[in-house]
Amino acid sequence: MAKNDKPNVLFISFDDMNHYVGFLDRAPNAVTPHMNRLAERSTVFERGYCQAPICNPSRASLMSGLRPSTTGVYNNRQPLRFSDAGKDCVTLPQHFQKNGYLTTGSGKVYHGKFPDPMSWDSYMPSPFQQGYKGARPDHLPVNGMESMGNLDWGPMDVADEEMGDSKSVSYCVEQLQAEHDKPFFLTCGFTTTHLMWHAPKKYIEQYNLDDIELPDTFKNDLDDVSEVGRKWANRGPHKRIKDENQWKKAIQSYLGCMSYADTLIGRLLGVLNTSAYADNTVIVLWADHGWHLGEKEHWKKSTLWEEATRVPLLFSAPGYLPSTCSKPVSLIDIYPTLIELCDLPKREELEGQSLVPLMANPDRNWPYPAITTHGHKNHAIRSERWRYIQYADGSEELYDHENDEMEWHNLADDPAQEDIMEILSQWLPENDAPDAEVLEWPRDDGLYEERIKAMMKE
Ligand SMILES: [Ca+2]
Ligand SMILES: [Ca+2]
Repeated sequence: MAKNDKPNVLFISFDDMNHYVGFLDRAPNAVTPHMNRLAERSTVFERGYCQAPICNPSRASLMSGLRPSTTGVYNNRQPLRFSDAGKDCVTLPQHFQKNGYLTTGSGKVYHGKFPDPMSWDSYMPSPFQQGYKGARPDHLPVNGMESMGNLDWGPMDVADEEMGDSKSVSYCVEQLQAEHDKPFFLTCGFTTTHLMWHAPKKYIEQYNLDDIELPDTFKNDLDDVSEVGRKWANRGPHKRIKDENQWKKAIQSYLGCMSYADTLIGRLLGVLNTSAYADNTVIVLWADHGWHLGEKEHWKKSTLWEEATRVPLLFSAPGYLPSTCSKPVSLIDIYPTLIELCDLPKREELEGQSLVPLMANPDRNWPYPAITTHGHKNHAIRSERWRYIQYADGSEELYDHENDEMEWHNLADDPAQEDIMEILSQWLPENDAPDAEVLEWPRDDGLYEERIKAMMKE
């Protein structure tokens, strides 16, 4: 293969970054100019969804191209490589590697505890550690709220260079400045938007607390949802955050973490744009799942509602005009999309759809909904207009986004909606794999590393 015969891939991932990012609609005052500029030259999928509303199963699905309901990887303690379907799967970077690409990168791409060394020619800081350690506050909690676990936020008096994500970006910048004899698949994984939300203070303090807009909520919103949904909602923390006047401060710090990451995106793209790879590099930017900041009286992720499942997703590729696409698409579509954009051999086992037809024509007919799964047999089906949820116990929710974008009114008991629920339920996965092996271990006994090394020798 001739040098630069194929386009390079810059694969940018975010942890827990939701649609408050500036180029989407919730918080247009979010200060993310570099991502916004990238969005202006990309196809922005404004209805992008994850396959699972927590880290490990979402990333395992994206990187394998297989649904959680196919691998049985539903929670954060189930390594993809220990599942029947994932054991020998060819991950996205592996497919590129087998087809002549250099695969390298830094930062969190797989779930933090389950890196995948077989995916890479090299990885920084090491194949078993995806990100660098960075500055931490001297005292916790910074926000003064005791006994709230990792729900902490606030500024730190540190330089950007002391942050872990800055170090990952430095490695990626070096790669963009280097001369490569093969096309590259370069990943850059950001974690700053993951709790706890501590960033250099200039990024957080640039947001005036008075200007922070709280999301709309609805009195007794959870009265009409399934018992399962009610159980998943973190109403206790929501009440404390409200009562202790922390709601705006939380959003301020979350946006501040985004703005810090955005500055790094500016650094990365600034180097790319003046490099030898400026005109032949595909960029994909995604986040692993959404986040509730008090919507539906809930904080964090782990629900099948819009806030926990909606993600930023964009592609910039040579030859494709910028556009905004409102069709529902999924993170599982990234793998087949990159295959098509780089003209690599197809893989029959992949369960997503290439989004290239939508990049060519964002208004074309698109029959596929986005499917999100949280635990065995709990699924959400998101079409352009509707969200239909069916829980393992058979209970259901239905939301009409044309009239109810905050999902306040569950229509599942409305006889007039039976037909649409019937149509949407046909998209429920046919197979619900039983739970994959759970790895219980004291944090650093090395069991995961040991087993992966043994698999690599086989
Ligand atoms: Ca995550
Ligand atoms: Ca409600």
